[in-house]
Formats: sequence, C-alpha cells, structure tokens
Amino acid sequence: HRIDVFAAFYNHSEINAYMESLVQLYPKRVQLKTFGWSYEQRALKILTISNGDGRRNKPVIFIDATIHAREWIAPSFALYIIQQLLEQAENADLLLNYDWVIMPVVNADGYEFTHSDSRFWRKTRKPTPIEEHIGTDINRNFGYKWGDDAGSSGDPAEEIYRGEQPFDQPETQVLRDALLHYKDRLAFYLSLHSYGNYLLLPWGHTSSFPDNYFYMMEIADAGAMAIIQSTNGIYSYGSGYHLMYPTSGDSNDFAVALANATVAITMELPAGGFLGFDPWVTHIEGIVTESWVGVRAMALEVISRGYQ
Ligand code: 0X9
Ligand code: ZN
Repeated sequence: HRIDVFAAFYNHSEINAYMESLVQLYPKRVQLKTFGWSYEQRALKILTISNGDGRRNKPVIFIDATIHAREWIAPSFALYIIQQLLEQAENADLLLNYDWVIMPVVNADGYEFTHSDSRFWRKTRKPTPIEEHIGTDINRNFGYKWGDDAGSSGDPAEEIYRGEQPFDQPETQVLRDALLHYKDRLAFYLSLHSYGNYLLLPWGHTSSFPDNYFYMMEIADAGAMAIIQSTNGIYSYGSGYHLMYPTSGDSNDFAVALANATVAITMELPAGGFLGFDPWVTHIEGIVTESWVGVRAMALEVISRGYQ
C-alpha cells in the first residue's frame, strides 16, 4: 500500500509497514534492515535506495529524521524523499553514482508517545536516575565532545539532558552504528529536524569551523538559494553554534568528526501549527515540496563536485 504523505501524519508502525511494502514493490532497488531496537523494543529500520544497477559500495547520502519526537514534519519529509527517489524518473540523476540511506524514525519510542500521550515530547522514553524524569536528548548523547555544559545538560529534568554516559540510549547506538557502517563512503549526512528554516553546519560544540567548512557552505548555499528562489521566503545557513546555539554531543558533529562525513547538515524545516512543531495536515504538502527543492539542489551540488 502506498502512503499519501500529504494526507496525514503516520505513526511508527505505519511507517515501518510502508517500508516493508516498498521491499516487495522494488525488490531490486530497496533494502530494509533492522539496525537495532529502541528502549521499548521497537524495530529501528533503515532503508537503502539504489537504482538497481548492481554496482556495490557507491558513496552514500544518509538522511535521518525524528531524533526529536515532536518534530512531525521531519518523518513526513523523509517519506516524501523516499517517494521522490523511487517514483519520479526525473530524480534518476540522484541515484546514478550514489546510494541513499534513509532512517525516517530514530526516536521511535518518543515518536509513539507524541501520538498516544503527549504531543510535544522531545526526548527518548528510557528512565533516568531520577524517577520522575524520563528521557534523554539523543542529539546530546553522541560520544564526540559529549558532556560540555555549554551545549547540553546533566540534569534529567532538562529537555537537553545528555544522558549519564555517551551512547547510553539504544537509539543513539543504532544511529552511531549505521553512520559508522558507511564511514568510508559518507558523502553527505543530512539530519531532518524542525523548526527554523536553517541549514546548520558543524561545529555545534565550538565556535571554530571544521577544515572543509567552506565546501559545506557551498553545498548549503545551493540548497538555501533553491528554496529561496521557489518560495520567496528565507533560509539561513552557517554553523549551528553561531546560527542557533551551542550543542555538544549532537549527531551532526559526530558524523563529521568520527564517521568521516564530507558534508553534514542539520536541516531545521519550516515551523507550523501552534508551537512550530505541529503544522496542520494541510501544510504538509507545501513544506515537503519546498524542502525537496532544497535537498535535491544540495544533493546535485554534492554529486557534481564528485565525492571527496
Ligand atoms: O537542539 C537541537 O538538537 C537542534 N535544534 S532542535 O530545535 N531541532 O532541537 C539543533 C542541532 C544543532 N546542531 C548544531 N548546532 N550543530
Ligand atoms: Zn530537533
């Protein structure tokens, strides 16, 4: 069964079922792997899309979504990207020499909790040492520069609680292992979040820049310009530290420092709804189609430069 991305927000099991159906529909082009399990034992699945030409070990464009449970437009956009790659012949250029690896739901327990219980939950659902506080921020739990008080918190009451140890959340471990799996061919890491209309580059943990920062800025520039041209809106890009706020232990810094990603971008999709994280269903189509213009432009820019 095909999912109509514009018609609703889908929960974790619906998304997993949809990805299973894609394996049946496109057996030569799609692979689905359960990379591990969440704290509450939900299967964390990662989809690989190729053009089916049989060439192995192409460089990879890796996209994740739903590190933060309440940012519902992110998994919807991941599903839209999957459909663009599989169903639209005009996107064949994106798959000629690259494989796409997509993980629509990282924080499966938190995401489920936002559907069943508490719409604006952000963190995981694993208990902390303090009984009344549940959950850790996956985007502060990665083991590169983990634990800096400027960009994370050691207090389980906080929304940016980093956990007791780096990688003490099973969901963080799964994303770490997936990124490390593609370490030798990670051309582009894109992490989908909301909100703010930002393309955030490393570093999050310090005000300085990685060696190839200006290369990353050119990729981000291509994406921002494409979106700005088609929407007459605004999209900003620069280091996460400067543009948003310091973050330590996030997936973006990890991808560059320890998984050899040539480019890593955290994309803060547009706001919607009452609190920014909750766009109406009627806004999904506009947000994901305008965002796709940007992601396609960034991917084409990465591809035209050649994997380095
Ligand atoms: O705080 C976060 O984890 C991200 N923002 S969100 O509103 N989606 O929670 C920002 C991550 C920023 N990354 C860097 N500063 N590198
Ligand atoms: Zn987020």
